[in-house]
Amino acid sequence: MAIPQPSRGSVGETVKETYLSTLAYKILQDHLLAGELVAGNRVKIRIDQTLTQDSTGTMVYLQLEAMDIGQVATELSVAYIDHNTLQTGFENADDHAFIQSVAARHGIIFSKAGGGICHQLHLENYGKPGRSLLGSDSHTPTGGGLGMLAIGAGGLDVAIAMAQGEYWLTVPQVLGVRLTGSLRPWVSAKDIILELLRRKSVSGGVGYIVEYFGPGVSTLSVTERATITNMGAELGATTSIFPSDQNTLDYLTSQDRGEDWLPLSADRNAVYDAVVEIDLDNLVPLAAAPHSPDNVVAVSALGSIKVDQVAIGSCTNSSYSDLMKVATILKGRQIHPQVSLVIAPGSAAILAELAANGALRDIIAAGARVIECACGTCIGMGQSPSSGAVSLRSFNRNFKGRSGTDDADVYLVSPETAAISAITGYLTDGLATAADLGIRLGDLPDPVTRGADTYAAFVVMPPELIFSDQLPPLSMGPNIKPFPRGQAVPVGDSITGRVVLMTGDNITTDDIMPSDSRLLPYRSNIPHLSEFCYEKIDPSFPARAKAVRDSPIGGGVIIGGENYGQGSSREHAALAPLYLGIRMVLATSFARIHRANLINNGILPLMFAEKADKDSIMLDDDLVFEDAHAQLLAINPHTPGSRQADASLLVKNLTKHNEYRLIHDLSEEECQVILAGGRINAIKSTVPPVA
Ligand code: MIC
Ligand code: SF4
Repeated sequence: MAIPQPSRGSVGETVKETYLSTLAYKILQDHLLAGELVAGNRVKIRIDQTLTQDSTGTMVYLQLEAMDIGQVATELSVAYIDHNTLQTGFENADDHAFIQSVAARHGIIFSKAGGGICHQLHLENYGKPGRSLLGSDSHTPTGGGLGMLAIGAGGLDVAIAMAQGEYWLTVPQVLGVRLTGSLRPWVSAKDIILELLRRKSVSGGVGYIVEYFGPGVSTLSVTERATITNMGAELGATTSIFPSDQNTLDYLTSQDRGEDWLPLSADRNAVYDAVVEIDLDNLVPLAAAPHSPDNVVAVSALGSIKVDQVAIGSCTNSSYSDLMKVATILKGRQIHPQVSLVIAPGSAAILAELAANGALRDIIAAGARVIECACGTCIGMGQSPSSGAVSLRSFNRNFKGRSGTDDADVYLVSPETAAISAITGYLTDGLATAADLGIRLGDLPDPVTRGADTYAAFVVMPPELIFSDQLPPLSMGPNIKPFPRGQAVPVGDSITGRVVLMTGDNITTDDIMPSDSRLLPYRSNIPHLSEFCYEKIDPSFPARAKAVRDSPIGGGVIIGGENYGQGSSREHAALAPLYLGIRMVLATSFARIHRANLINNGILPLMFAEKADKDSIMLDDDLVFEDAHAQLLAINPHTPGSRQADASLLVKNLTKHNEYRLIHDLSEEECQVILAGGRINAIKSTVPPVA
């Protein structure tokens, strides 16, 4: 790859002299299609690979079909089935059949249920250093462990990337994380990212790519790096990335993909916008206490908490080396009689390897429940803890209720901490107590698998020839409904709405559109799903919003706080509100992917210029954003010749007879998308409804 010399400065400002490049900017520069690589600018980048999973995938592929394309424009696109594999009714199986039929029409690899979790599978089978990857799942940055620029996005953005091979992105700044030293046994890669979350919080990565460098990097294997980049999503970062080095080559070689390797690193003395240092020698086992991934405390400081359930797996911690550590801890022991231990390996290849080397026997003999290689427990698809239970999980999110049990306390920990605690029955710090308990981690085997052969049985390769006028038929089950589309705003018209919900800071997409075994089967049925929108915060919301939608005012407004929409990439958190008539969300700040999902679906995200204004708005107030075209386009900070970037928009409160100053960070193109009533309308104004 050519060494580029991008110019860059603080947000919005171009620095003329060249500078020593970070790895993230090298890859961005290498993929740049339009715009200048300056933090804060909108740029178009080439997307080499895409991935989807089934629970966002049905919507992605309905949208792809609405674009009337032939073969995908990417080098490689994979449709994984991993989230929704319970098949409690026909709905899941119908979704899988639909996705498989779309994959066959457009040259997309189809990865069947049971093959494993999308991010682990992508790492093992398809990820390549230096490539760009866009995925309809917020943990797509797992690929950053291989030196990829791997970004999570909403479904429509991924559909467009498949159709056109492109993605528009606001150029992030780069947060450098300098690692020194090396981890002690019982301290894990999970503790590195928990430490970063402890220091920076769930919004500390917003507007950044997190790039790791320093002597500690070479002490970490690819799967350890992937644990860290995976949970960069919890920092709100655009993505996270590690260099591609000898460890990367070793990993790819062990997957029979040595030819995919490319050495990649930042320039020596590269300039970062901010730098954090973590000394691995000094880290201790950590836990994210209920109910946020940044509520991080040392395990030893939490005291002896009685544990009811331990769950090991998820895209964060289900690698071969993770599970070999677990097997080593469990070997020859039994779990505590009052603990339920559930383990989901990240891929069928890992499971097969554990079976072949005897580790699976050690795991089962200890009393563990081994379940399908899938997301499962992580997204509340079964294994909900008992009432008021304490559940230790090697996962990445512990939002209240995500486990399926509203009053459960979920702690996020490393696989090592999870496994030793399953034996003792109490939250246990292995570093302090393993020796006394006679448990040694010992020498761990080669931290990788050779599993391509095992996985092959789960892969349906696309047919070689696709004739755009003779596409194979679509398989559409009765639960697959057309997705809602926004309404264009005519020139001169206002956007009006009644306040139907007031929320606080850090609202998650799990709050907006909960997901569990009851609701995941309806990801392709927005009318049904919308009945549960915001159900945990205000069960009356869907009915009230619909009544307002169907009243003369015609639409609703949601008021949010900081970091509105953090968490998953699920577009359903925008589609369900759209279906319920929501036209605007006014918040203090927005999480990146949810902001894009709102825009793509024609819902206007505006930010309060004065935080205090938020508190003067009340439920049922009628708000109006007058002359939307004039207001949005006139003050666009990205439009040359526009008014000052700090010029405000006005939203009037018709009930209270006052007005508020709001700001936006929308590009001109994003404004046009909103005014068109969503991105599909903007791309193609006469798309026939699907289904
Ligand atoms: C999650 O971990 O929250 C999910 C389920 O993987 C989501 C995607 C979805 O809601 O389907 C994500 O992370 O984007
Ligand atoms: Fe699946 Fe959980 Fe990872 Fe989301 S966080 S992709 S649900 S394993």
